[in-house]
Amino acid sequence: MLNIVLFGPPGAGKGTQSAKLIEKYQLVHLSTGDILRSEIAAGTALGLEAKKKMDQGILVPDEVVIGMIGSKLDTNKEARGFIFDGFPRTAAQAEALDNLLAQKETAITMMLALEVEDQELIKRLLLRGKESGRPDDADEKVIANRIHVYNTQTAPLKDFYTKQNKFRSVYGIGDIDEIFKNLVSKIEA
Ligand code: B4P
Repeated sequence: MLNIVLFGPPGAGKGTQSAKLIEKYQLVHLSTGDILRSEIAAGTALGLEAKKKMDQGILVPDEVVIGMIGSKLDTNKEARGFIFDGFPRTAAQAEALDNLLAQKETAITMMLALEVEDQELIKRLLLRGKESGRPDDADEKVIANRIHVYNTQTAPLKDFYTKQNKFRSVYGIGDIDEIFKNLVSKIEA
């Protein structure tokens, strides 16, 4: 199985590049952000709870997102592989993911990280906020908080995957198709 963690700060292009990787490799896309937003749209108790956190730019509790990923893995038993987009975001989530995959006798193949400077992230997210109305993209203070949460809680996961010799990094500014080519060359190296 090909199991990829697509990694990077908010606005780095994870969702954008996931769509292209899924098409090329026929993988199942698991985006915790998308799953949470669909819970919000459906008005579930989980969605209402998650919305409070997401609107402030802070992380939803580990047990909630780990449970969501566990049940998605169970409902996609025939998958050729997975793209984990926006998950894991904390050390506890990374450890839980390794355990969930080990139970299925598989493992993460690699972490692909998109490297983008803060100024560009802010520019992209404010633009998306204007176009989509996503509340967490509309306010510069919330965006700054998401970048801070990424730097403090999520960026350390680079070490987690480096220790497993699975960390690969790609520069994420420039033409979307060029960035995609660079990701593919890391997968196929
Ligand atoms: P996510 O939905 O994961 O949000 P994101 O990181 O902002 O999105 P993404 O990174 O996919 O956006 P993309 O770069 O593709 O999370 C939202 C919230 O959900 C979190 O703050 C948290 O509260 C919660 N959450 C999610 N997962 C969680 C977890 N595991 N644990 C706890 N909480 C969790 O796109 C950004 C924009 O850039 C787009 O408009 C795109 O068109 C543009 N873009 C992309 N590539 C470009 C390029 N090369 N050039 C120019 N623009 C580009």
